[in-house]
Amino acid sequence: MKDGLIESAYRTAQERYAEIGVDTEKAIAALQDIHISLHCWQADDVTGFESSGELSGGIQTTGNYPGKARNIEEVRADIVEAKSLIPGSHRLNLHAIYGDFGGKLIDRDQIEPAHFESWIQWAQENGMKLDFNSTSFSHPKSGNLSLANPDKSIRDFWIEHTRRCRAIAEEMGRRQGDPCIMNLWIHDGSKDLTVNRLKYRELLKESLDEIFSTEYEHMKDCIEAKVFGIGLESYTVGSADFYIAYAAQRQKIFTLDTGHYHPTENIYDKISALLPFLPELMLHVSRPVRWDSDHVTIINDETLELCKEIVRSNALDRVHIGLDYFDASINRIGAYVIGTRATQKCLMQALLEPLGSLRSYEAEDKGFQRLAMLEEGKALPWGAVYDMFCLRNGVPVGEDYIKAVEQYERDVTSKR
Ligand code: RNT
Ligand code: ZN
Repeated sequence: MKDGLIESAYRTAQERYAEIGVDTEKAIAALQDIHISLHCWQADDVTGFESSGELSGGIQTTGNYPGKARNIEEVRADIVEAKSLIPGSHRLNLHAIYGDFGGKLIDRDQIEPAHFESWIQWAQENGMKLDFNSTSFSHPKSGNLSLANPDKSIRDFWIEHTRRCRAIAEEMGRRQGDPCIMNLWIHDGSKDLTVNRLKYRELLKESLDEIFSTEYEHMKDCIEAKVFGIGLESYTVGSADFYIAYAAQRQKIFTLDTGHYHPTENIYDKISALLPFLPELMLHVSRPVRWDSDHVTIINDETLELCKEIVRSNALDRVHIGLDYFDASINRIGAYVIGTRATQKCLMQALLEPLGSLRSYEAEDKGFQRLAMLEEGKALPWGAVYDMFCLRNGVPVGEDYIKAVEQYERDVTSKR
């Protein structure tokens, strides 16, 4: 796209927004400050570098588009490529199974910061900060229950794994001079009716207490709830109620994955319901299609309302934004670019809302005026402001990234 065209469209947009009291330069500066946590697992369909076992734990990728990353070098190369097509600077969210194990089988209760040393260095060289996740799935000891397993030896194995993950996250945070956010999601549940619901939840609570008994300075814990996993439809130990209660009591970060609720629930409404009680929130922005399908995030009402709620709650410093989807049916680098840019575009629209006048209308009980302004805001030229954001960040503007992804596919991923 021609620079001149982008610049003139931006000037018009800037003037138009000024008419309703919105400063587009402020919105651009605010978006520049939002660092989205890119999930490493879109690159290789949640495979990791540990073994060639099957993906388990109630999650599934569908599709077999060619070019999936097969090793640590390929995952890194793909992330560098995706990053070059996304404006701004972003974080990288690693799962424990993505350690640099040098081809050796290191069991989950044996992992150490040393296995992530090359990632820490790579992240520094590439200007990315790291976040982290323990991995309870895709392991012979996963079964249906990990941290909530009545068998003490299995429970202890996963407690040890998760404790080690926290130590790794602490090291990442210390080295990058910025807290590493460590997410804990386990698949524990039951396919069919269970008569021991309370027992498993009490066990999970005990395991969590043991895991969190070590205090750290450079990492932050977040805990992620879910409705159900595939093959675990009847009961989920770590349900929303369970983790919200736990997070409120222990002041942990709660992770809201947009695919982890009943399809008719509004995820955006949970932001303001949780913020009065919790220190911070973590988001896994995804696109559930009929279920927790983990489709690529796009601009839709759900993502848009979620972003608006963060800005309207003045909570950009308390809500961490990460992505969590895994689509194996389309170009995987393209999936990163579409999802991250879509999230940014929603944030941009949120940052350009004429909140001052909307709030005055509301305070004055002017319902028609408020609704009219919300409607008009939808058609304002926010796209021209996002284009300028891309231009200033030196990344392709608009659909120009399609060519770049195609080129990388020709040169790199199609040869895998
Ligand atoms: C699963 C959770 C979890 C995983 C990743 C791979 O339903 O959303 O966050 O997607 O940890
Ligand atoms: Zn998630």
